[in-house]
Amino acid sequence: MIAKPILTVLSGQPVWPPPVWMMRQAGRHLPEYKATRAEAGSFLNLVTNPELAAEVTLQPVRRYGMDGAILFSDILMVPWAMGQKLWMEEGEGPRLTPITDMAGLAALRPGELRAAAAPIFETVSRVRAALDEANSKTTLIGFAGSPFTVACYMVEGRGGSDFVRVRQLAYSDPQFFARLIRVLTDASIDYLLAQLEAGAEALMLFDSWSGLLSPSQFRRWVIDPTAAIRRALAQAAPHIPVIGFPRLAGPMLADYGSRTGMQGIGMDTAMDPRWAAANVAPEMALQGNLDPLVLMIGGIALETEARSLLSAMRGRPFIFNLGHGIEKETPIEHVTALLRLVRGG
Ligand code: 1CP
Repeated sequence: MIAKPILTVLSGQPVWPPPVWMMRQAGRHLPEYKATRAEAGSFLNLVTNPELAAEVTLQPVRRYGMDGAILFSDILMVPWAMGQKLWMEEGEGPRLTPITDMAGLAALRPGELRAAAAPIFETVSRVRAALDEANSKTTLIGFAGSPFTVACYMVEGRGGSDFVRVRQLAYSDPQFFARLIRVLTDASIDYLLAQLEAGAEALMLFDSWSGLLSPSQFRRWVIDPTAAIRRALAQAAPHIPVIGFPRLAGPMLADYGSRTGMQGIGMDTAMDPRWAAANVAPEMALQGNLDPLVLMIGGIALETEARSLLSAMRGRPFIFNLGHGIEKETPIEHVTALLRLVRGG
């Protein structure tokens, strides 16, 4: 068995030049993705079609030789698999029928999650088989959204930028909110374990909206449930590494790093990598955090930013990535130029 660079880094050992993958690497910046998406007809058809979902998961690996293959799915498939209605509003984004009270929560069917999400686990198995078949060094990364971030969408029924209603609700009805977070914590454990059983080699928890919370709320709704998920996974599969991505957490990243038991921490675009390096344990892998906009712009700006990130991370376990998802207007040549630069050391 060949060593996979991402798994080596997540075990706490630096690899240089660092392994690289990009958040949202499968998606609309790739012409082959657009073709497969058109064939599927809709985003949800694509996610629930294991043959096509495995194909788009592998497209960026084939084109760029990425060291990570992120499962093609979405964080909102967990509420969907528990029975919450989910659809994509063309050109706008996801929509769900909002759940704001105990009755709405009681109507969810967490017991049916595994059966409903079976096509997603089938995608994981297919991708893993294809990577094994090719004797690939690429690591298959499964994922879920973190309870707080998924709760934001479940309560408001759509994406947003501040989720004021959700944050108010967490104060005004902590009993309901705690129950929702509890349901999501258990569902995420179940969902992630099923991905491991299907062949995922590492896991990632996306907490895109954690940075909206005050420190006390961050500890309660982000750190505690994340640590609970990590503990449950460790019990079932002690050697599986997990990467946490508490986006815009700022200095709370230090507590998140020391208290959740992660093997890797994703840095968002706003995080200073030198601050992160000084404030999380040296054996913990850092991942990130090139600005997706500078990748879109390219040229000398891209080269300068990429070199500065590399020099900040040199000598520690590090996975090169973006600070958030790749922009759909990103030219393919910018991605290939960046990969050349990173791999040149
Ligand atoms: O065709 C379309 O319109 C669908 C666009 C799309 C895609 C390509 C959505 C809807 N989801 C995805 C795939 C996706 N989402 C992946 C797998 C692909 C990859 O990374 O290569 C992953 C890991 C996600 C995770 C995800 N979904 C997050 C966490 C990361 C982040 O970006 O912060 C979040 C917040 C979502 C919710 C979501 N799903 C889709 C959209 C457009 C959104 C954002 C909605 C919003 O808040 O405005």
